[in-house]
Order: sequence, then structure tokens, then C-alpha cells
Amino acid sequence: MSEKRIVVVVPTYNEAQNVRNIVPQILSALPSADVLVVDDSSPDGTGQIVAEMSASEPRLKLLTRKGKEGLGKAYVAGFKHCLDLGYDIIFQMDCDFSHQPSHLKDFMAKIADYDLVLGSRYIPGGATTDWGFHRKFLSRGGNLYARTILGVPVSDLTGGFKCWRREVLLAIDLDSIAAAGYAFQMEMTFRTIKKGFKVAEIPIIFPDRTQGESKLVGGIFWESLGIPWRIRFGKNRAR
Ligand SMILES: Nc1nc2c(ncn2[C@@H]2O[C@H](COP(=O)(O)OP(=O)(O)OP(=O)(O)O)[C@@H](O)[C@H]2O)c(=O)[nH]1
Ligand SMILES: [Mg+2]
Repeated sequence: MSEKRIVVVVPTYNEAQNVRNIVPQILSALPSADVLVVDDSSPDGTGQIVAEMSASEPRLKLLTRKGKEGLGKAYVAGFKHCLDLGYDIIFQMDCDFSHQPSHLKDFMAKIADYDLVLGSRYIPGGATTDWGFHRKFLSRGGNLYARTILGVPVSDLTGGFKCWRREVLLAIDLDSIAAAGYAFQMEMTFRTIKKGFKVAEIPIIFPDRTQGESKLVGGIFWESLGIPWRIRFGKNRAR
């Protein structure tokens, strides 16, 4: 696997403190990987920090977007950029340490035999360590609901810590992925399975962020109920 070109895509919006800390950890966890930060012109200067760090670190790259357009659009832009640059193995990873760099090696071991590897909180060995009962219940229940409606054998459809082979991202019509947030995570995994690619889950420990603020908006519960239906039966399901 050593000849493969590897990149970790990290979307950021106001992650000044986290980005300083996480980039060196990713680079040392995967000594042959590059890091692409996709920043939506964060007002807190995250982009400038990355630009400064990249001056002395050739493995760190920055893609700056004009304004905040959400996680899904940032990832699509990042994925396309990485495909253009010829990367073979493409990770997606949050900047807030809910996705821990120490798991990166586990993904690498698994991607040798699969097309997409998902970090899962809901298989044996996985966990959310800081959530109260309410959030745990909503996330687990939401995943069970989505899995049932989508009809896919995946325990964690919203975790968002993933490792892709380039062939999968090339096969998916990324421009037709309209979804943001959790729906983006679900839709990408659903389409991957529908296209016949091999998907595996590995356990991850998912702590809450300790620095910076969550970009998750409240009041998405009712909206979320319709998402799996739209993904499964919508016009883009096979694209
Ligand atoms: N480029 C970009 N990154 C974003 C945007 N929204 C969120 N992010 C990043 O996406 C990652 C996940 O965002 P979080 O705010 O942690 O959202 P979350 O993990 O769903 O919610 P929490 O569990 O509350 O942390 C972080 O690295 C954010 O900085 C956006 O609009 N543009
Ligand atoms: Mg988070």
C-alpha cells in the first residue's frame, strides 16, 4: 500500500485552536499522507494559520472557499481537488478531535480490502464518550431509523470519519450531492453501497469537542425524519 498517495481532507470553519493542534497529529499518525484543509474563509483566521503552517510543511495544503456553505459543499470541493491531484486514498475528518488521529492507522489497515471504510460509534469497541442520554438516544435512534429506511447494513451512517478509495469518489456524481450535514454523510454512503462498492465499519471512540463551537444547528430533528426517504427514493439515488 506504500506506493498509494494518501490525503486527509479536513473542513474548517472557525477552528483556529483545533487546526493548530490536529494537523501535526495527523501528519505524524500517517507519515506518508498529506493534509488538505478546506476553509470557508473563517472569520477567526483559521485559513491564515494554515497558510503559515504550510510555509514550513510541504505536506499541508489549503483550499480556501469564499464563504460558509456548509460541510457537504466543503467536502465535495475538497474531494474534487484531491481527485484532480491524483490521490488514491482520501480521508474525510472533522477538525474538532471528535475524529481522533490515533484511529487513522486502523482505517489504513482496512482500506486495503475495502472501497470505503467508515468509523463507527455503534459497533462493538466504538463509543461516544461525552454525550448525555438525550443526544445518545437521538443519534442511535436516528441511525437505526435511517438504516431501516435506506435498507443498508451500516450501524453508523452519520459519524463522518471515513476513508475512500478514489474509484468510489470518481464513480459518484459529486455535483448531484445537494445534501448538507448528516444527510450528506448518509447520501454518500448510500450511493457507494448502491453502486456495489465494498464498505466496512471499524470502531471509533468519539469524544465531544473541547475547543471552538459546534456548527450544528438546533431544530433539525423533524427535518431529519424525511432525509432517508429522500435519499432512498429521490431522483439522484443512482448517480
Ligand atoms: N469548510 C467548512 N467547514 C465546516 C462548515 N461547517 C462545519 N465545518 C467543519 O466541519 C467539522 C464538523 O463540524 P462540527 O461543528 O464539529 O459539527 P458536528 O461535528 O456535526 O457537531 P458537534 O458534534 O456539535 O461537534 C468541523 O471541522 C467544522 O469546522 C462549513 O460550512 N464549511
Ligand atoms: Mg463536531
